Amino acid sequence: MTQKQNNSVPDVIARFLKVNGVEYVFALCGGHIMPIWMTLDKYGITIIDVRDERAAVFMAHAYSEFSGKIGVAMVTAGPGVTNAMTGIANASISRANVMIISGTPPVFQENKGALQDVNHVEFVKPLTRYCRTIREATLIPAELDRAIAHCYGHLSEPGPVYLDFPTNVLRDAVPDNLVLSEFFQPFEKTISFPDPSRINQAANHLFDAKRILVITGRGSKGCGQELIKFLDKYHALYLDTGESRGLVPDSHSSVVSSVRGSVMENSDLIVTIGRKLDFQLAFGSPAIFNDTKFIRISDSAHETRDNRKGIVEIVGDPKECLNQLVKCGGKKKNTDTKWMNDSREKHVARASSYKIKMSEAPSGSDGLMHPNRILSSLNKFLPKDNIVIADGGDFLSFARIGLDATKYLDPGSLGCLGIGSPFGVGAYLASPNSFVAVVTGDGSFGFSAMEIDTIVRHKIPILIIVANNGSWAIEVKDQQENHGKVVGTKLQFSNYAKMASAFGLHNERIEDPEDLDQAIENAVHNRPALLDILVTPEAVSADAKSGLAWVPDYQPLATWNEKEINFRKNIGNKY
Ligand SMILES: Cc1ncc(C[n+]2csc(CCOP(=O)(O)OP(=O)(O)O)c2C)c(N)n1
Ligand SMILES: [Mg+2]
Repeated sequence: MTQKQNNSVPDVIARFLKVNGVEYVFALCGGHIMPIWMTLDKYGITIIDVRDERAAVFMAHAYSEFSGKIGVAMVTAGPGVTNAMTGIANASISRANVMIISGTPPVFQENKGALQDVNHVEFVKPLTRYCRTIREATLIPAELDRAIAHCYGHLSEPGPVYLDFPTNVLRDAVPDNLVLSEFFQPFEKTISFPDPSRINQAANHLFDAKRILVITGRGSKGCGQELIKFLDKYHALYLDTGESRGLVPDSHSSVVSSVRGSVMENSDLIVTIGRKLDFQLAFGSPAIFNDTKFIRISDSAHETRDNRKGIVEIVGDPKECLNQLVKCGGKKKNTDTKWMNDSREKHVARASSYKIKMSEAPSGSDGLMHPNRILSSLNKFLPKDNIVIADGGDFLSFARIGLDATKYLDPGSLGCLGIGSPFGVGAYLASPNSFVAVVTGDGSFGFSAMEIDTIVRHKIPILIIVANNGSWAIEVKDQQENHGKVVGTKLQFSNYAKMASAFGLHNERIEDPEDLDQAIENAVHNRPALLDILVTPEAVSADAKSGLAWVPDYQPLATWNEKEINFRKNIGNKY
């Protein structure tokens, strides 16, 4: 006789997660979620118990990015949810597939001054694609199904979803005949096929264009092979962005990341694939892109019409769109091969001279090493299958450019400092065969520093490198350059190695660049490990030079801002 299925509410929730491939729930305990907490292990789901709810959501976010599955965070009522908000906001802006589960006081105590009672839905809603309190057990299977569909972008833009349950509901059960098996099948993402007439229109523009630039983002993950065929067929140059690093190898002749600015300004047709035209892409402004036309491709309509409309907008699975565009009959008419070759040559020359400069970067007047010395050493130890998580101000800017990351994640457009160690945990659990390195500024490390405890308890073998310049350095530079004094932006050269030692990580504090190689090698073999490396706060990163930190009026970078102002003057606008 088959055993009768337990349909208690926590069982139903746990079974739903299990069916959908959830292996880990990133969580911090509390009475309002305890019934679910105590049930997950029955279904082989491991709780990664953290030290702050914000970190739980960050971990779920990185887990989803590198696994392609949903990342689940579970937080308790009240302060558990308020603490999680930064992570939810970050997942929202990054369009990450995160599900957040919480509890609320029993319905009988609602609005009476109950413990940890605050109306979560009212403040979580604007940052989520679906957000509800489920007060009735019978509704749970359908609500879970609807939430996951939103999370994956089936019913809305992809992004975080939030469900909470009053604790009395968690102690209830779903009647057997309402636990319909259709709700307990793994969610299958729909492959949306593009409109053939739009594919033809796009192909015609692509055959005609002289200087094509392809820019990818979130929605193009997993399309590497199709993308390379597309670049070859249409003679296009290529820029990746942090959202989709690693799709095309640097050795491919289309890659021109070191001449980003000039190719953006000089192309005549830009193809965005699963990428918003956000601040990193100058909002697609004609002040920067001149009279470039856009073709916008994405499985999410939201990524086809933000800021600029395409001459063709194609909503469809990016892999399928690229496949069909590659199959289109016809020939390129006018490629500007000189532009392509010159751009590639400049990129190769710049990239290789930058690598040499990194390895020789001089110390500051304080005698402390340049942060690029760390990156140069670390590159020697990064295996091909690596994931780099970068966090910080100046240090993030150096790392984004200088590290040979195969896969990469950083705070994204929200600029959300503190993701470093938690993203490292999520990345490792999603991809346990990859070498995961977290490179972080000292200020940024501090936000989630307690997660080194989580890392040790759960034996997460990652390498954390703290570039310790005793300051929020990029902000110091803003103050020095634009305000003439330094206020509240200095930290101490605290001993993060000792902190790591207290929690049981392999650790070393390094001051001499000559010690870097050996220390990194030791750390690689003794993970989890933390290297606390003193660097000069005098080093000025590309982001500091570009004015990013001081937030110009129209554009994120000072040079783009100038162009935007000129452009607006020329068209007789207000400015
Ligand atoms: C949560 C959050 N708080 C504040 C900021 C503003 N901010 C951006 S960069 C930066 C300095 C980062 O310092 P650190 O991590 O030490 O890197 P460094 O610039 O020193 O290399 C700050 C405070 C932010 N982006 N996010
Ligand atoms: Mg710093």
